[in-house]
Amino acid sequence: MIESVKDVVVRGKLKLIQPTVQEALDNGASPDDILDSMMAAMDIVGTKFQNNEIYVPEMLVAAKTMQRGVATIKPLLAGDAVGKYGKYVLGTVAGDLHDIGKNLVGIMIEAAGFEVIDLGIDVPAEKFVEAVKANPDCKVVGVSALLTTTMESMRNTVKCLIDAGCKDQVKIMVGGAPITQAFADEIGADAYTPDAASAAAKAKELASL
Ligand code: B12
Repeated sequence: MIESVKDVVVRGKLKLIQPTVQEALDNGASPDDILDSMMAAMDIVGTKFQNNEIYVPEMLVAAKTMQRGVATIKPLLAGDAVGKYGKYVLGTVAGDLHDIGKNLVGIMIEAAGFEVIDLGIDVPAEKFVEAVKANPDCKVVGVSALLTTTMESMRNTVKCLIDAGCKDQVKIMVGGAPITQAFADEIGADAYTPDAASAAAKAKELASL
């Protein structure tokens, strides 16, 4: 069952994802198992793209399929009271259009008890600053980047937040496939985590400081 979820995402069968996820759930798969299999599917898609076996349109339709799959299981990812830990400003940096990972971080962060303000994709550094300043009850900001080229945008975003004095109010979390703890330290971020589940745990810790 889980294998069919993975297969449907890899092949970008948009119409099949909802019934396939439902079937997997009916057969006892957990939402976490389903999420894991969809993430594994995106790794396969990435490798196929790298090997020129598929191109951007196929990558896009696989992404849409995963997004619909995530929407199907979202109600099952039960959580704490929304807003208990204040607000969490989240976005993908300027020049970067990847949002599946960011959206998953948003879902987990919301389930952990934050009210998420999602700024979307291709977000200029100044927008992060504006959103933080406009929301005094925001304690953590999450910045996502998926391309090695947009890591520099992330550096700039963190710098702008620091220069604007936002560190007095918020902790800055960074993440995305090319990001490492060493890079996070280098650019002055407060935290890095490799996935959405650990992002939620870390955000709670930071908001409680
Ligand atoms: C889907 C996809 C796309 C889709 C994105 C659609 C969308 N709505 O997101 C489209 C087709 C638009 C796309 C475009 C491109 N892509 Co693309 N894409 C991918 C792919 C296959 C999957 C990404 C994904 O969703 N992964 C699944 C999610 C769940 O994982 P994740 O994003 O890593 O997120 C997790 C963690 O990183 C972390 N996390 C993420 N954000 C944050 C934030 C915080 C604060 C924290 C704490 C944690 C965190 O938690 C998440 C959940 O656990 C990857 C391959 C891969 N294996 O990643 C390539 C990949 C990222 N793309 C790549 C490339 C090259 C491109 C293009 C340049 C292609 C082109 N020639 O046009 C363009 C760039 C467009 C742009 N300006 O952004 C390369 C990047 C190479 C590099 N090192 O820079 C990759 C690695 C493919 C490859 N192997 O070559 N892409």
